[in-house]
Amino acid sequence: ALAMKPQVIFVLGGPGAGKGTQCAKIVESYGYTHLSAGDLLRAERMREGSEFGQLIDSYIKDGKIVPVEITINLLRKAMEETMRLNQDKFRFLIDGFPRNQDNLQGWTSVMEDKADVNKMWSQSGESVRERVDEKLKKERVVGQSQSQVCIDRCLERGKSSGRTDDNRESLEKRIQTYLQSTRPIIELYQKQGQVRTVDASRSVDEVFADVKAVLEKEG
Ligand code: UP5
Ligand code: MG
Repeated sequence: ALAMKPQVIFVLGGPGAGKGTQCAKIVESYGYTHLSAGDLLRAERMREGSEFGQLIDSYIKDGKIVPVEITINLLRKAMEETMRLNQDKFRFLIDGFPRNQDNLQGWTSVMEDKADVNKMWSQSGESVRERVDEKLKKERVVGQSQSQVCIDRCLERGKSSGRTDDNRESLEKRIQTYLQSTRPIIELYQKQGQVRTVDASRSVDEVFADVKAVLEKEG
């Protein structure tokens, strides 16, 4: 039989929004393969003989976005390997990518005719809160307390994750990068009506109920 073209959903959201957690739950119930760009980069950093180990290390600690040539190769290889082992596994959740213009251009030039991007999910308590804030005219205060939820999640995880960026200093940089570079990418897809937003500040199960509703309605 003819192999299917990979079908992709990009999953984006701020640090600690719960992208990885929700993707794992989707994999349990639906036939998707979860590829976290951050996990792939962390694995590449540890791989013996990797020429990019140090570079990845310093970018991650600084919350900066690794040059796309590196990330896109890891994603492409992971997708090809998955489909080589089982050609029915053509549906992918790509978590934490594309994070900026460079990522998006890299995806377009390498993957555009190799895979279809169906939609994007933005997992962010922020955007929902901000809409509420506009009404309350308290943007700043509530906005800050919102990203505090995600900071607290990452700091809590930092006690055992071994991640070099789950500390206050790196987290501040990760959030800055998200607001400056990643949000504009989400907005770009939003203009094309491609984004489904989920309020990620609630419990894991409440968030997943919304995620499931979108999946079942739109496939
Ligand atoms: N948790 C999750 N959901 C919860 C909920 N609803 N209620 C309470 N707790 C919840 O969750 C984070 C923590 O919160 C966990 O302990 C979880 O149990 C709990 P997780 O599901 O891991 O959230 P996630 O959104 O995946 O957070 P993560 O920290 O992975 O997000 P980042 O976007 O910061 O990290 P990522 O791994 O994607 O990227 C790391 C770095 O890699 C980047 O900063 C960048 O330097 C680099 N990178 C690139 O350069 N290019 C890329 O393409 C990708 C990454
Ligand atoms: Mg993650």
